[in-house]
Amino acid sequence: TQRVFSGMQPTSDSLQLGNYLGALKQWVALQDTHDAIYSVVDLHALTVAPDREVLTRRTRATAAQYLAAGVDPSRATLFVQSHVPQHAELTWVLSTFTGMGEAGRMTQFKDKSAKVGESGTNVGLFTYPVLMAADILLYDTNVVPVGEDQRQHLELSRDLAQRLNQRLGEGTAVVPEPHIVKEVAKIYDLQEPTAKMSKSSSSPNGLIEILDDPKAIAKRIKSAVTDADTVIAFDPKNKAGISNLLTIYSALTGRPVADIVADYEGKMYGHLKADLAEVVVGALTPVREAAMEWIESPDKLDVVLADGAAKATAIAQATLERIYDRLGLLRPL
Ligand code: AQP
Repeated sequence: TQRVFSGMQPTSDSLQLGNYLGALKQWVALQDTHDAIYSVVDLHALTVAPDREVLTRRTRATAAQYLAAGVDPSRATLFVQSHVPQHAELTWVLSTFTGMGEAGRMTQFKDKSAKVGESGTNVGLFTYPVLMAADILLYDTNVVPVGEDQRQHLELSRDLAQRLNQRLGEGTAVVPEPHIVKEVAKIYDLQEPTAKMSKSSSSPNGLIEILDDPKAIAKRIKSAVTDADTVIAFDPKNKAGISNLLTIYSALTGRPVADIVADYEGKMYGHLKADLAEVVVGALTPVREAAMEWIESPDKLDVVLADGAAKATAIAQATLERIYDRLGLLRPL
């Protein structure tokens, strides 16, 4: 069977709808057909210098949301990245295989560092995609379900895998393929529908958070930015706001966008927004409730994570040994 790996950063108490539709839903579907490994990538989150208690809380909350969305620890491996030290170890090796120019071309680094200014940025943010490549290659991953924003990083992971195979011999690394579901590859910010929805968005009103209460969700959808026109049509170029709402509607109901557009012929934006609020609340309420249960039982959650870490470590250690050996690093007796 093919191996799937993916992860999210614990950079917020709640995941947002883009994380859910662009990634998490795919994770849940893929665990039926693949050997699935999902991680809360807390080492990545260090790049934004979180407070101690905040990071701990968000790490558990993120794992809780995976479980609540349907990640099943009896079928998938669920673990916290820092519990498996091989991630940091392979990162060092891969950083020696990564060109400076190559890393410098990563648009996420350029975007994120532009936001905080050059002096506010750190080397970890720069080498972030190398850590991500280590996450993926450690598990001999075949498939990586992500949103469109991660495509370039995945391309780097592929290049690094191929480079390892060239320099250290075939069979050193598996070259991973992206799994990007086109329709939900990019969910946009409700207030700024040309920018992707993001946990760390500057305006919280642009977000739908999994753990939001129904009232907050309805309010944010009602105040979503649309356009001066009145026709409900799918036209991402000229009607970014409405098109984003239609995408969300379609993804959560499983109905084609064209059918939804037909239903709303002659109706007003307000109708669509009110109905969408119901759809979103209906879809997210069970996830929120299940997540809260896990968050309130941290001991139970930690047992699931310990079990996942043990399984992940066994795989990661074997891969790292193979690579160390091929590099010629002297192994201890
Ligand atoms: N708007 C989005 N539409 C579709 N997919 C999305 N993803 C994120 N935003 C959207 C996917 O969710 C996963 C989460 O990855 P991450 O936690 O590493 O962080 P990210 O990609 O940087 O997501 P955020 O929410 O924007 O986090 P912050 O604000 O912390 O940077 C990935 O698979 C991503 O593609």
